[in-house]
Amino acid sequence: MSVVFHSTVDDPNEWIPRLRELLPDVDVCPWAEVADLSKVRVAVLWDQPVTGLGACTSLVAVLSLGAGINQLEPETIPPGVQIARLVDPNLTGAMTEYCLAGVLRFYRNLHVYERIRRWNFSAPIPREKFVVGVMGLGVLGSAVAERLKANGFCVRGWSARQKSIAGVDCYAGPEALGSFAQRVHCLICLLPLTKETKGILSARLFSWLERGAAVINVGRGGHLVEPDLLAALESGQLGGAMLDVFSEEPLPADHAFWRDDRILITPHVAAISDARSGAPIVAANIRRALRGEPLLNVVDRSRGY
Ligand code: NDP
Ligand code: OXD
Repeated sequence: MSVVFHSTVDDPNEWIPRLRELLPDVDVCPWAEVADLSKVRVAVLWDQPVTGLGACTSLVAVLSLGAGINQLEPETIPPGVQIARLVDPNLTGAMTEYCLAGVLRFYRNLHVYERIRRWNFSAPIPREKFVVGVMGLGVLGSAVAERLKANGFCVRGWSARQKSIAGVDCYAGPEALGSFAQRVHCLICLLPLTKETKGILSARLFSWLERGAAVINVGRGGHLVEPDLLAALESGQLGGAMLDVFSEEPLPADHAFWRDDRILITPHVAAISDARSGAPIVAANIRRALRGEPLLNVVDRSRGY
């Protein structure tokens, strides 16, 4: 019974000792130290090793070290292998905090004061008139929407299937995207990256927002059409952006985003998976996988998230 761990971003020294302590009867190994890959039943991964998972012929489950799974290249994982994502209340708390910080920064015009460095007063509009649009109302998006509502903002949400969240105007499906985005002051992307959502943060979507609106992207870099963002900032249709995720990470040193002071860049830190809270959750799913039980937080392969 062997479990393999691989990640290019998570520290194996944080995760593996905790998993071993929680699962004393299971052999948990870093990828490089597995003697026989054909015996691996469960892979705990942020991303795939360069050689792929082809040699893991007994694989039954892939457990993501993140809430998102696109970086696992799920289309290359055999259909019989279950994929589960990480759902951890600490991750949700961190994401909620990050998005609230971002919305408050734009709402209180701090992004303007950071740049102008002059004694120019501009009062914020009333909080209940400041419209925040949350794209994706899953585990993270719904928590963010609820928190923003509790903070007095006017909150809208958009998802694939219709949701109902107290005090939040919920929209669903591609046909409702325009109505959802109409005159939004701050747009937050908390969608998974799928073929439907790739490039969704585009000139078309930006054109529906309130002039001077802000965009916070905490989904994936592939959601954003980068030239469209730069053009919208240049034209004034967007007043600022806060980006945590990028098509290429780390964001290359010569990327235009670094030179644009209307863009606040954070290095994919909105909600970092933490072994202290995450290892018990992953360990519970390892046990389920090894016993042949259904996993928690299984990815719907047909939907891609
Ligand atoms: P969930 O799977 O719980 O929620 C996804 C939401 O997106 C659902 O509401 C779903 O709709 C909606 N959605 C999916 N496809 C579409 C579509 N085509 N149109 C409209 N809505 C759609 O995911 P989480 O909330 O846990 O995580 C969301 C994403 O956040 C992750 O996939 C990851 O990319 C990103 N993330 C980023 C982090 C960071 O540090 N920057 C940290 C953690 C996650 P429905 O409910 O109807 O299915
Ligand atoms: C995640 C992430 O998906 O950190 O959890 O991006």
